Parts: sequence; structure tokens; C-alpha cells
Amino acid sequence: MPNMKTLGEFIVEKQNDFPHASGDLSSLLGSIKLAAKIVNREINKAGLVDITGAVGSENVQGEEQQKLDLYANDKFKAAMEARDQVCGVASEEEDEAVTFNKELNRNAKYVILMDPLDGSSNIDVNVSVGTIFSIYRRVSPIGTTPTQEDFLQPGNQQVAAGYVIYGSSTMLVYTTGNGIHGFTYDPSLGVFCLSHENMQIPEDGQIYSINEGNYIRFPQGVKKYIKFCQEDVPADNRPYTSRYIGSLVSDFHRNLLKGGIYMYPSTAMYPNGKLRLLYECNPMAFLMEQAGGVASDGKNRILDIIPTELHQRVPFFVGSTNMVKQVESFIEEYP
Ligand code: AHM
Ligand code: MG
Repeated sequence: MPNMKTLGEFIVEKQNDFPHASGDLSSLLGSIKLAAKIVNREINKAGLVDITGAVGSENVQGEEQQKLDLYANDKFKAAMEARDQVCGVASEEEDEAVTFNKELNRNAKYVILMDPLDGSSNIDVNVSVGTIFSIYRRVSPIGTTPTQEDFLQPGNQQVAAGYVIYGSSTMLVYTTGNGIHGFTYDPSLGVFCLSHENMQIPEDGQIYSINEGNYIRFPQGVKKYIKFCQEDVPADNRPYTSRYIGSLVSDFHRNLLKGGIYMYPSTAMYPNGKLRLLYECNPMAFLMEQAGGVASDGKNRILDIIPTELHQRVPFFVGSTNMVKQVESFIEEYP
């Protein structure tokens, strides 16, 4: 019989890894775990009931919102508000940060930034999607309403981050800065079981993930790197394999396990790339560094970027160390 351990048990065992009060982590992750189970249940039956499809509204970036985006947003927000640890949430689906006004929440120490359902355009075609979350300690005084400064902290201040992947199996992956751990959901038991302790990404990979349809609009250095990936150099295991799901969490997760690079550079349409620094890039960068990999905007470490606005976008290159270094050197050489 394998040594089965649940996410709840693992968190209790690792409580001391959390830099602050020990019960906080288990409560915070407990709320994420609960909302993830509820969202997972709805996603699983998305094809069965009339729940997919656009609502007709647009979010702050002018993108069409899907019903499940809003559903996930509501469930995660409600789960956070129900705990005493969270004073506010900023979400990709909300124009402004949401602050909780109950006294218990105002006394809370943490803010959460999240993309409640990333890659949601994939739901209608039964492709994996994910939830991404990022946790910071507030900088405003306890007992007050949280401010912009609480949400606009650089990624290197994160105390925890993670994602849920609703895939062929559902997994929750998180870090508190002491390695990155993965838990697979057993729907019959309703629990997340430890399945991937201390994941490490290979230093070299052979998978590159990018929306190559935009090739013509990519910066010169990125074009050169794509050609490098495609060159026939068997001694260097090239050409590499191209894999792109169009769902960041899924592409990231595969590359983490197998070795590879995910790229969303600037394009003519998205001069700063498409992905959001606070909801997508920072949490994924924290996780990737904990797995021994690298996350960059093409020149600088993602986690050191000082954010200026909530929905800020940034070019994103994340994955195996040698692959990210290689694309950075092409970008430097061909600005
Ligand atoms: P979303 O948060 O609106 O779902 O957008 C983010 C998603 C990522 O999951 C994915 O990697 C990327 O957008 C795909 O974009 P594109 O279709 O331009 O390749
Ligand atoms: Mg997203």
C-alpha cells in the first residue's frame, strides 16, 4: 500500500515552512482547495448542462467573459472572504481590487491575486484550463481597508503561489518558497493526494511552446530563437518538439514535468505581451524558480519587476534554465 498523504495533512506537516503564523497557510490553502473542488465539479459537467458559452459581457481588457469565468471568480472570492486570513482579492475578472469589509477581514494579514479560470476559451472544446493564485502579506496596517500598495507588490514578495489544473486529472500545485509540490484530486474521495513532491524541471528541455501563428509579429530575437529550436542538430537534440495548448497552466505544467520553455512575447497586437504580471506571470515565475527553472520578460527576472497597475501585461519566457537563457541571449543579440 503506497504511503498516501492528503494536501491537508501535508500542509500541517509543512506549516513551519510558512514564514508567518502557522495556522494561516492551512486556512488559506484550505479555502483555495474548497473553491477548486467546486469549480472542478462544474467544469466536469460543462458539456452536459447549459453552462458554457459567453455571457455577453466583457472584462476590463475587453475580452469576452465566459459563464464559468464568472462562476469561478465568485466561488474563489467567497471562499477567501469566509476565512479570517484574507483582507482583499484582486482578480483578472474584476476591474478593481475587491476589499472585504467585515471586521475579521480588515484584521486579516493577506491579500490574494488570482486568475480564477485561465485559458477559459478552451472550455467549450473540452481542453484543460486552470486557476492561478498568488498570496502576499499586506503592507497597509492591520485593521484598515487594504490599499493599492498591498496588491502592487513585486513578485519576490509572494509568500505562496500555485495553480489548479483541471485536466485529464485535476491537480493542485503550490509553493511557499520551500520547493513545489503537486497533489492529484481523487474525485471518489473528494481529496487531493500528494503525488508530486518537490518537483524539479530539467535544466535542458526539448519542448517549446508559443503561438507560432503570430510569428510574423514577433521581435527579431524571438524569431531567431524559434529557428534555432527548429534547426536539425541531432547532437543537441534539435529540432525540438513544438507543443502549444493555448492554456498557460497546461503548457506550463507539461513543460515543468518534461523540460521545456513557454513563451508569450510582445507582438504587434500586444506590445507588452498578453499575460498579466500579477495574476499569471508572478505566481508562475515563483513556482518555476522553486522548481529550479527561470522566468524572464526577455531581459529581466519577472519577480523583480515593480508593478505599476493591476492589469499590467508583460512578455513572458518561463521554463528550463538553459532554454530561457538561450532565448534571452538571442533577444540581446537581435534587439
Ligand atoms: P486568459 O486569461 O484570457 O484565458 O488568457 C490567457 C491565455 C493563456 O492561458 C494562454 O497561454 C494564452 O492566453 C493563449 O493566448 P493566444 O490564444 O493568443 O495564444
Ligand atoms: Mg488568464
